[in-house]
Amino acid sequence: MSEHNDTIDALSNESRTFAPPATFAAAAHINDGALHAEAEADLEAFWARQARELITWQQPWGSVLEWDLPYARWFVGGKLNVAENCLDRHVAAGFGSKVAIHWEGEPGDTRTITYADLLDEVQRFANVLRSLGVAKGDRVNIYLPMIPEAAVAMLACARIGAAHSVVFGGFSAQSLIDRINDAEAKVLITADGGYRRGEVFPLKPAADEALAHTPTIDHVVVVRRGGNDVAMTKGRDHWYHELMAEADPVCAPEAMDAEDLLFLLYTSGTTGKPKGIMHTTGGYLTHVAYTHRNVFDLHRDRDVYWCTADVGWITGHSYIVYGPLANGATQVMYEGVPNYPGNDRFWEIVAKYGVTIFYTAPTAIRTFMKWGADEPAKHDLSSLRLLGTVGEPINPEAWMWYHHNIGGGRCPIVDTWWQTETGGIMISPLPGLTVTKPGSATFALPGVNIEVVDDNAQPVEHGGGYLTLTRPWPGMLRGIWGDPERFVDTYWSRFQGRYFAGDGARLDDDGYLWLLGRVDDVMNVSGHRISTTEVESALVSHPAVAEAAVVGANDATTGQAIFAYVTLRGGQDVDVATLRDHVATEIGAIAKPKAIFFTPDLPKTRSGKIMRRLLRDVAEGRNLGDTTTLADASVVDELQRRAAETPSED
Ligand code: 7RM
Repeated sequence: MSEHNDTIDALSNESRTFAPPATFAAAAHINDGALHAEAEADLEAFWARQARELITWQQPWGSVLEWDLPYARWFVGGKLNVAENCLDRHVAAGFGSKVAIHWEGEPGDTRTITYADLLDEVQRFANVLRSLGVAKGDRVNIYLPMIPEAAVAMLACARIGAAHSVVFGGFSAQSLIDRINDAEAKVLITADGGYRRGEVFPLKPAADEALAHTPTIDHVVVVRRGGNDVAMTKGRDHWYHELMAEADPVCAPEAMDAEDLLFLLYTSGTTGKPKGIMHTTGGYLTHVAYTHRNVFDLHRDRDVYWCTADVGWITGHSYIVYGPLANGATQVMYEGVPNYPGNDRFWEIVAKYGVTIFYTAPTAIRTFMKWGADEPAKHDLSSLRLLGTVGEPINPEAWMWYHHNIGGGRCPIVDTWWQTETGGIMISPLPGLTVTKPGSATFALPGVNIEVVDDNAQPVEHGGGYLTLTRPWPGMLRGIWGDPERFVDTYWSRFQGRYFAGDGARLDDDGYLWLLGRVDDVMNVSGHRISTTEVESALVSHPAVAEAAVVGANDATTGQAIFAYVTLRGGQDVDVATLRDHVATEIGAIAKPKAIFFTPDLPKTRSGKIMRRLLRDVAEGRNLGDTTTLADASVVDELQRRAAETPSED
């Protein structure tokens, strides 16, 4: 844990506390300890009540939980349909004309989509999928910009019992190939292109590149958004609007088993191969509905909720699509970047729609800090009543800035810790109850059991250790697609009988949790998980590269930045820009190293292991500690000299 000492020191000086404002607390869903007491008294009864009250079941479950570590089955025997829960039941209850999505395109075009509209579109698209041969149990790939059709496609899959696998639109053709082939998806849903920073970024051409290597895909559905020219392969490719115009408007929701697969979502692990995280139906929906309601204190009759994530990440799945729609929320969905046409676009949107709950990432907040407090000050942000963060630890300075400049000093902040694997929020303040400390995610939610342990799996009462979960929870991953061994190895082997999250954490004297970042070879760049090995594999796939070592170094804006050390093959030459572009082609622009250093050798131990700690020290400009285990100490002097030169950057 030595690399976390700086963070621990910085955080232990934080002593400011913020109690929920009395008026907020008075009107909040949760403002006393009853929910905690209920969960502690009987975990299964607690979750069963959430499932009963928040979710509509077609058939009740027999047992709440069957737990055969590490395999959990929740609400066993219960039947439900996720799309029905997100749409039909709201329309049936008289909320058909309630706005589900205020969609804002980057160029400024808008769409207002009610629950009735969304139900209609989802039913039609569900029939489209069926007409293309998709049946219950099949996988469908989705590669779309932030347009409403992304939610429609996901819900249409859920309606007919097909599992979706969404690939973030910023990922490359190669990443798409890997994910389609691993899931053996039958259909791909994509768009011609989407808007980003004032320009159309093409998606269909990347999809076409991928489609040459994805034998399982029979059909491609293309949404027209960018208006860019695209090639359509006859018989395989179809325009979304053409299929929808012909589609039958009625599609009954399929009765799904609580443990049927809802979706796969690929996430980086410590090897080069992303893991297809499996989430199922009943437990996942219960978890995201419960957390969305209570962490965001959602009052569906008056709140306008906005989560700025992309649907390609778990945050978009759980807190744009499934949680908010299951709860009948009205939300904003925005297509583009925060700085188009100006640095105040987000604040303009908050004022325009009267957003009351705003959920974003620390990296975005630090970027807003750089742009200055004048940008939010141009707009009336008085509608906001609650702020949230997710994706990485938030430093106290950014928390305070967010509190003052966005929240006007009156909004509680919920710092929510969770993972693709946990499905939903696990650690967070409850905004009407919890006294917050800037930078701390505070406590486990009712129904979630956390312990920080030391190297020997002994619980730690004070100080640092590893974050573990001691009891199953409904939204937990059910496995890694096609790789049960890796599931056990990655999450359940490090500490006997516990789920190991891969994060370090510290408990302060008041029992508050402070998340300290990953303790494995997974980097967190702007809240996105990227494995060092994945970037290394991308680099060595370039013909000029012999060997590469990648580390995540602290970065004031993005949390971590990717630093790469590369040795070239004899007689080969290549420049930094070419290699950075090569990584973008292999993985996606988010994985481009911030800096690449060429070195004749990498620092290695005598047994040949690359000394990452040392490379991180170099990248962060620290004095090097003990280098006596190095095979060749002169390598390091040379690296330090090169690192002192200014790193390249976009
Ligand atoms: C939701 C999401 C998961 C990793 C996780 C942590 C880090 C996420 C916080 C956080 C400190 C937070 N899923 N992380 N939230 N660290 N405080 N509030 O981000 O699968 O993409 O990433 O992100 O390291 O393990 S994820």
